[in-house]
Amino acid sequence: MLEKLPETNIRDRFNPPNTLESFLHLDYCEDLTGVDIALAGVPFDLATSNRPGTKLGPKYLRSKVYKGVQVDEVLDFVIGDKLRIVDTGDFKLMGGYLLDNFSLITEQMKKILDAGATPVIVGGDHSITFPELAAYYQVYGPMALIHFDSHLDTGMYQLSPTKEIYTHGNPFSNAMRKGYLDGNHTIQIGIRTGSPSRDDEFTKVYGREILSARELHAISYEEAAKRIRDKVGNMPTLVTFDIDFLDPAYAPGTGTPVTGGFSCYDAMMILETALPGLNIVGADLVEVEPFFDPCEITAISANHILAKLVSCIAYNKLNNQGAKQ
Ligand SMILES: [Mn+2]
Repeated sequence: MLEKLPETNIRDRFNPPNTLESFLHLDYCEDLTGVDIALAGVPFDLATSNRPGTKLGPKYLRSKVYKGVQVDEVLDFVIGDKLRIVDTGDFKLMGGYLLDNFSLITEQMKKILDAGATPVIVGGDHSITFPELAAYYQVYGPMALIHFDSHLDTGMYQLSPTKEIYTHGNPFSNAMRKGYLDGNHTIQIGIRTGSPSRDDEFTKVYGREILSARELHAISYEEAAKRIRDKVGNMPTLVTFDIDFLDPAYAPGTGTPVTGGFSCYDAMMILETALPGLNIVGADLVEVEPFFDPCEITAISANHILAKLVSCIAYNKLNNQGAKQ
């Protein structure tokens, strides 16, 4: 006779069904009443400079959720057990019209924030973080930023004062120019591209800390976490994670891959060491590009990092901010 499964472990013993796809296999729900954390897709890649296709990132990641992604063994957390965490669908956007789409992204972000939920956005190219920040700014004022990337994304600074340019390579110079971001509480991690003289000039005007790939490879996870925590302090903070922070070995499916990067283990260790206790008011994961992703390598990496981001935010809500019981 078969032994009865212990009640507490039943959830863990089912494979997620594949009939309905959602981020991390969460409930799909458009009504944000009572929602603690709302995941949403932003299928947008109009501002791409290199390989297009990140528009299909949200759809792709939803379709590649495998067993185990919901359980965070370190934070002792099963996503969705104690808080209402949902996939609220994709933002409604239109073809063409870059700036109109930015307005639509800001509007739909604002709806999530107004409902009292913490947004976790899946892109899309990195330009979407600029209109996201426009919405955060309306609620929190200037934000702190923890930015994982191989690129600084503060490009075209020289042209920006005279001409407004919006690409996935300059969301943060635009956000600092508009005042959405506080450069003195911004840290950019894993950087391995750029021009030292031009980047120094930008830093002089706006502030920011760069923790380059070379430095990050040489220090411990605890030291990296301390640098991050010291920089953002208690300010309302956005975590923005470009999948190209990872080495192309772990994330070939992205628009602008750069070698010399980091493993999934590095990323997960830094996130779980740095984020607990910080005032994280939102996160995004961007630049996943399905067409260059053999064997679903990038999808597996990205879904686990997405789960780690959600787990850290949920952990903070449960431990620091009087979560629902
Ligand atoms: Mn990048």
